[in-house]
Amino acid sequence: MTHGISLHAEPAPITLVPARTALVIIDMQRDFLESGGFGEALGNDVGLLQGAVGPCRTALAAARAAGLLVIHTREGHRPDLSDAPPAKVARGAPERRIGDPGPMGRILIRGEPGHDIVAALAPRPGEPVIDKPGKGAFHQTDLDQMLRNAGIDTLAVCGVTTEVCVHTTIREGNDRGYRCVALGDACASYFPEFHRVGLEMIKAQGGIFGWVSDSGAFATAVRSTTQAA
Ligand code: TIU
Repeated sequence: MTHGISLHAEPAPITLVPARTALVIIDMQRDFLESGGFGEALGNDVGLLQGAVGPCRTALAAARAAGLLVIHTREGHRPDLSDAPPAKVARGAPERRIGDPGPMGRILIRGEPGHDIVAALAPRPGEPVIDKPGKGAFHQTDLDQMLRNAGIDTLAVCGVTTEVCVHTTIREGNDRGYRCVALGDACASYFPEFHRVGLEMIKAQGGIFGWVSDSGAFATAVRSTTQAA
């Protein structure tokens, strides 16, 4: 059945067809959410991101129950840093840059404990995990091909951080023709003001590059499809 369901969103409700909708959870990694990782190395208070975990769980549980495609992403680099632009590696405190050792292993390196997704949002077998070297989930990854193969036209996007990887991914997705809905309470930033304004930017001008909803509305909408089935 391919009927649509209405998701409460701003600037206007959006109709989702479950079979064509994916939940994309951006970079809910220990490196950003826990002490000793990349986020802290950049001078941030990582506690500010904790509030997104519960809402991401709400969205994830609803998406799984309804059989939606769930995609997780992780930002990180190869151990030899061959995929890391020097300009990116040069950011942050000199003694704690990408590839340097830390309490969760080498910072922002694939395979290290800090690169893992937090336990509360651990991917299940069969759920694609996109390892991305950049801020956007489409840059140098197979995400676009995967979504096209699955017939996806709409992305519900959550994770961290709102104005960096979530924004970049939504902008990339929008330019590729996907309808992108940010689940606002399931996103977070080290800068509460950037989070607030970041969401405003998406939905301004009639939804210039997307929509903004929240985890509760998403769960309610998605759950209605399982009840109707
Ligand atoms: N620093 C910051 O706000 N974000 C990142 O570096 N990556 C993501 O947003 N995932």
